[in-house]
Amino acid sequence: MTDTYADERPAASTDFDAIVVGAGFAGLYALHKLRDQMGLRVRVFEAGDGIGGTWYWNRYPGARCDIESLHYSYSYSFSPELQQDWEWSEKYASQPEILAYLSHVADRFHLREDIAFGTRVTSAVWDEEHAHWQVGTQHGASVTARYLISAAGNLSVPKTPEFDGIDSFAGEVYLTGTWPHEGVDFTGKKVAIIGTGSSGVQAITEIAKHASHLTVFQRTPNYATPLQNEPSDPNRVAAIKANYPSVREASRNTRVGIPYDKVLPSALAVTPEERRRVFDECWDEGGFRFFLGSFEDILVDKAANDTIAEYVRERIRQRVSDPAIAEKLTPTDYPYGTKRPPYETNYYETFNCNNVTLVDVSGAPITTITETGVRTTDAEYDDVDVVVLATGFDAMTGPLLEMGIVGRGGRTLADKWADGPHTFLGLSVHGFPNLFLVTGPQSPSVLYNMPLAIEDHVDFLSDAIEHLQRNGLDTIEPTSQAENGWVAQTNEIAQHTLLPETDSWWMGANIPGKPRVCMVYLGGAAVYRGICADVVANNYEGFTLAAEGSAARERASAHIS
Ligand code: NA7
Repeated sequence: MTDTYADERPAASTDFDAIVVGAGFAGLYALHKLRDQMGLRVRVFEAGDGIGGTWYWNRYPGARCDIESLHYSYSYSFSPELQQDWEWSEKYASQPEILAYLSHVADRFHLREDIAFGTRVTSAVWDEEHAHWQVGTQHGASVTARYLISAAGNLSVPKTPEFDGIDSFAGEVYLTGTWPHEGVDFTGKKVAIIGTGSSGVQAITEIAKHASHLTVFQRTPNYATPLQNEPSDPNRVAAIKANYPSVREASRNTRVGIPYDKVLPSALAVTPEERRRVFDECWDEGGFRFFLGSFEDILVDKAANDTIAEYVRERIRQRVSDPAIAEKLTPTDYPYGTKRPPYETNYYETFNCNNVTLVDVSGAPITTITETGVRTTDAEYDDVDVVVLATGFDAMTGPLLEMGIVGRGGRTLADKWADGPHTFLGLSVHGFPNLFLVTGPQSPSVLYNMPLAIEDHVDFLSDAIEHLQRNGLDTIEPTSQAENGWVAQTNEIAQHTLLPETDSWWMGANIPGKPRVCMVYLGGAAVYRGICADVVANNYEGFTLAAEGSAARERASAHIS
């Protein structure tokens, strides 16, 4: 354990050294690292009544991770003992199992004692005089801290429903992103579900097993492909556990934090037969392997993309008995993978069941939730007992803008980001000193295996804090030049891909009025990690590190006298 920053200060000038917002994967690790390894005084504020973040809120039927739990490691790597002890029962863990894992982590590292549950941060204002953050909560508490760390997640603010009349609906309404803890019994009920993204695809398959009737309202068909989940294979588990350090290292040095070792350069450079063989192999392996494990040019070359898109379309048509329904379920007007692809188990077969109806609302949008059902511009769907909204999130920027963050000179983050996020490295913002965004917009974030992306950022920010305290400094803040350069670089990389063509939450295009800009650094995790390492090696190049505020003045006057 290192000396604490607090102990080195003339007096405890803040209530805490660091405030962490959120107690999911990011907040739990940040608390452990800053408190247990650096000795800082840390308080975590968590809006939910328990730990888990995404995995606390998203309890809808079928909720499951689609990055492999063990083999490619949707789990923490920071503790070798934890890695060895924990056993995942399936290749892709279900929400309850991930929540149990995080609960185990919280207990093992005694994290709960420093988390204020049921406490939403409603304001965070930079105090220039004292060079610290003044953080307010929904309960009216106000505390100060030198550092403010957002671990609030990327998909934690559900999109506000765009339909009139929800309050007038006589039955039950649920959002996948804030699912009731006691669960929902769909047995014998007539259910309407809106949305066919990853959440909708998972929920539809499960709800259809219980509902007397399920009506699926689809605006855009997705390229969903098989998850190929299965029980954990003890032999693979043993092999990975024997080699965890190298597995993690390999993961971190790939584009998305998953070590696919067989990715070929171009779908257009092989024969059709070879291409099909590769797609078949990736299909059989399932999950992200199909998305990112075949050819390098799938997301950058439209002609290459056409080959995989057509492969998926063919598969969908094979699986759906009614050709008219198959056509509605088949995406044709945007490239594969430019919306986050869902992964499924019997999703398409669900539409062969007599109790499931597909309603295509692409041409006739939903306008209203009525007292008895759903109204579109051309039809009324009555006699509904339960409405499920799987309509997505105000992703990436939403959680940050909800926090009421105000930086230097009273400038709000909302004002600064009026035309989209402006960050340096996706983890810091000019004008907002000592604010760290764990997996923030313009970092690899949601296209880098999240637990690893989180660990990288928490390690970066804790190293930066340690650097400040070692050098008697108070603040770290990116220069506007570095920030502008990073924003330009992020946008330029995106422009070389097919992503900007499609309306997706990656582009902010799922929320009416939200600036349309790529929210993710698409240069890949390995490149990004190299850039961050260079920044540190070059004495935090791109950042201004300073002694400022009353603590600095006290230090200076103590030095003079
Ligand atoms: P997504 O992927 O944003 O999916 C939301 C779905 O809801 C999508 O099918 C939307 O259609 C649909 N939607 C949203 N608003 C409407 C309206 N007004 N009318 C009809 N349909 C609508 O969110 P998820 O929760 O499924 O997944 C989020 C991420 O969580 C996922 O990508 C993984 O990373 C984990 P659209 O496509 O916009 O036409």
